[in-house]
Amino acid sequence: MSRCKKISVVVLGSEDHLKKALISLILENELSPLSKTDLKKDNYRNENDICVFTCAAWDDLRKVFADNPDPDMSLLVVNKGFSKDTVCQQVEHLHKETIERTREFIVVQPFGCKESYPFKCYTIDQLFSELIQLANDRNLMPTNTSPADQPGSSTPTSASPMIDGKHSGTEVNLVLLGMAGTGKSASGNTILRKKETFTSKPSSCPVTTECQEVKTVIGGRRVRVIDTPDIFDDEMKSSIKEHVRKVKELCQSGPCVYLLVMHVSRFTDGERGILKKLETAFGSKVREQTVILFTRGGDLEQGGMSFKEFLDDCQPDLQKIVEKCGRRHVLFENSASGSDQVETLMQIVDGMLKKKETYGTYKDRRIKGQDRMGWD
Ligand SMILES: Nc1nc2c(ncn2[C@@H]2O[C@H](COP(=O)(O)OP(=O)(O)OP(=O)(O)O)[C@@H](O)[C@H]2O)c(=O)[nH]1
Ligand SMILES: [Mg+2]
Repeated sequence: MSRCKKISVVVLGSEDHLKKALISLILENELSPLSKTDLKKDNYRNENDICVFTCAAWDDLRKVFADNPDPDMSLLVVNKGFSKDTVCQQVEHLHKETIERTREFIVVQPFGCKESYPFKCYTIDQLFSELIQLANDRNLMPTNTSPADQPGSSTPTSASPMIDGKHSGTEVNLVLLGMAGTGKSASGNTILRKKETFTSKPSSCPVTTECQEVKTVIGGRRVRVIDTPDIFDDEMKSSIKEHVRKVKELCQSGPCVYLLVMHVSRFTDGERGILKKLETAFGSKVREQTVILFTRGGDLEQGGMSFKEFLDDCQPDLQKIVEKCGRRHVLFENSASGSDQVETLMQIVDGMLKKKETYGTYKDRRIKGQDRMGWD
């Protein structure tokens, strides 16, 4: 996809410090070298291909629009406690001065304004979702993800996009969850590339009885693998709470992805209600953070069945679980030594984190906005 034109935004208003704060927010840059009254330079840009035009005085308006006749957005930033009439007059003045009566001026609204106004208003939230939308449409955002990299794609096309300096600082928690004997510990060992780390063996009794964590680095990303006992066993209710508490405590350190481990050769009655139990334990949004990790990929191979055929033909209840988890799934064969399966998993994880980072940046800027604009 080719890169398209930059996003251009005009920021206007009578208060220099508000314009400066908004420009900083939009560009994700501090305009600190400029003093409050020294907003002389008429345009600012950042590496994210957003260009902001402004002017120190209302008199320079014509120049701003002469230099940049067709901006994507023309914003008017107003003070908290603004008067509706004054802003109406300002919008009227802007139309007159720019000799473009059809031009749309959007008033950036301080937090807490619930009134309806005779002019178009954006909250900071709306402004940033509009900017993100524009950037995505034009393929400009560094956080932009192609559909193939989105969570849900089980066949990522790009070669480990997460393996870059940008992500290496974030430690992601991968929590292995599932019923006893499904292969949680074996899958943990596959991810860690060390067969003996977590105890994994055939047994008629649960093998793992306590949560365990082991850290590693995969392709430059710091990863913490958390192995757990079966927390879905109704007969173990008393200890389940403690295991869930432990997982939550471990996951406070960073982003968390739940790996719901299931066996391709068996879908048990106990697994039918597994998502409900997962939600009870970790909250209603848990499935947005879940990837289904199917083990015993070799069994499918032996049966001459592809992973796609397995998913297409599996029981309706299992299909529902797969759907509800956004079709994020990966197939492991824990007795195999290849690293492809881990790479595939990490690409799905990376897609999920990118989505979260985009939201995080956006939320972060909203909070910063509240702070910097003095609107709280
Ligand atoms: N062939 C094959 N065997 C597997 C696979 N994954 C797990 N197993 C075997 O299944 C058995 C149980 O695996 P574990 O990793 O101990 O399962 P678990 O989910 O950790 O079980 P608990 O700790 O009891 O909850 C072990 O004998 C593993 O070697 C796989 O992908 N292929
Ligand atoms: Mg185990």
